[in-house]
Amino acid sequence: MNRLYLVTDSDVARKAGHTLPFVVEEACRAGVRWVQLREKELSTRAFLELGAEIKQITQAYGANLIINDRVDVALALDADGVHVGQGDMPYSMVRTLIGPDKIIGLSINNLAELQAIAGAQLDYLGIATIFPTGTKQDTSSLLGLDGLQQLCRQTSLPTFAIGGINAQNIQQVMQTGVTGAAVVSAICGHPSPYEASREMIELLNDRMIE
Ligand code: TZP
Ligand code: MG
Repeated sequence: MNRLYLVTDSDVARKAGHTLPFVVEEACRAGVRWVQLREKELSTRAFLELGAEIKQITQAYGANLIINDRVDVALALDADGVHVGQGDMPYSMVRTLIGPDKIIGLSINNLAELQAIAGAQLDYLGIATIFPTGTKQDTSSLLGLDGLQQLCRQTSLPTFAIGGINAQNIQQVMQTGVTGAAVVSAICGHPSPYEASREMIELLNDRMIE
């Protein structure tokens, strides 16, 4: 499975003239197999409706559908997993709620947050924030490539870097030893989400395993 992870943002997609289902379908068609539905403004009902539509697409391509923050939405959709941040539900509680077979990802921003991780209840780490980004306002200090490398060295969990990653810098990002790269605007905000995904997958030098 390739290591490019699409994190969605409806606003970024809309500004580029796309609907979110279009973006997800195009990314999956290009080979993306990790999709995180990240919706901060939607009502629960609208989130569920959008999630059901997105799940049809991810299922058709055999991609993982991960729900940001909302354990209830993930459960209701029978999604593949949940991604939580430091201020969200503790991952041990998420595990209790969603069971042993689902995927749980946790965002970490620094070494202290990495060292605070206990137990084997997590499936991967999101490491933020690597480069400046206009997509998320409340980002903590930037890690840069050196900070990313230091964190990757200290964990055996799979890691996805996030924040300002695009086709121009993705190869440098991968040289840090990180498992994969997570992107929002480089796919959602691109005139062609398909072409953008394709280019980054090629840069990741992945073999396409369907
Ligand atoms: N978490 C840390 S940075 C970020 C998230 C969700 C947004 C990254 O967006 P982009 O457009 O890929 O820089
Ligand atoms: Mg969160």
